[in-house]
Amino acid sequence: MKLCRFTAASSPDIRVGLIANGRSVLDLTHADVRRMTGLIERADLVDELTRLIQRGLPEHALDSIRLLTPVESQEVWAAGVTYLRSRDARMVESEFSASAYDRVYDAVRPEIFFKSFPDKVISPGEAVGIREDARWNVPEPELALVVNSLGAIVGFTIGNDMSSRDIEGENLLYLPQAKIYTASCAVGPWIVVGQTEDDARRWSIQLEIRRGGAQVFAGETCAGQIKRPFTELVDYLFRSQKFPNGAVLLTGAGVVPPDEFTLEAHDSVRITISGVGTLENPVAVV
Ligand code: DO4
Ligand code: MG
Repeated sequence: MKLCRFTAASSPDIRVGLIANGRSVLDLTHADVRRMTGLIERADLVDELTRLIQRGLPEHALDSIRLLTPVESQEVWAAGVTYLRSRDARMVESEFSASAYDRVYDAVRPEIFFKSFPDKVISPGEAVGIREDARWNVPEPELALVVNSLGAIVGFTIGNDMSSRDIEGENLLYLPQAKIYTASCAVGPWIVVGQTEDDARRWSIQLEIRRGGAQVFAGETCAGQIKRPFTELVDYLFRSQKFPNGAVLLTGAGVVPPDEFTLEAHDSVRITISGVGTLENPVAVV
């Protein structure tokens, strides 16, 4: 089952939808569900969605609606250096910071950083940004955990942790500038509910970058390569911090384009996670 936020052709109102069959979206407005956040807080979420499916609610064809990011009122945070590939790429990026990446990969405490306020998150199809003052920019395709206010993982989606590698590599203290800027975080296309961590660890994560219609990069990993249990990452996120609306936690990047690659304006970034779907965004300079 997939939960989404969308607008229909008939009105600009943001609606909550449920995709049960892959072709259409059940419009939960007709069951008085107008906010995603209340739903994902429910302890009986899967049962409630099953009940909603059985109600015969009005539907919209998937190709007739505009999907919005499913991040409604959750802060987005991100874990880093959770894959060997990420550790190695960052050690190449900067001799200066290499030992920090090396150490955090094996440390007890994971790297976790703030990524985006909910209202700044980019929806499917909207442009993600590359910084005007950066010369080495990449997407980071990441499995995203949707977590409720109690710290329970209630679903999975896809995140793009856009990053400026030259700024990050120059000095680790520049990490917030490399990671947080206009349109640096896309999440979508929906939230997959009713799957476990064991299910998610079997999913593949693919990144494809296209330029002028041609593929300029393709790579793949498996979520099972993430070094730490998802529950451990969430546990650290929730230490001494409350999230009344829950949170979205990106789990780190395991596909990194070669060092000579940088994104350009008008590229298209396509991230596919086998158990979730595809998040696609064009690229623009911001
Ligand atoms: O430490 C830098 C960022 C790490 C990151 O974003 C990742 O591994 O995905
Ligand atoms: Mg990342």
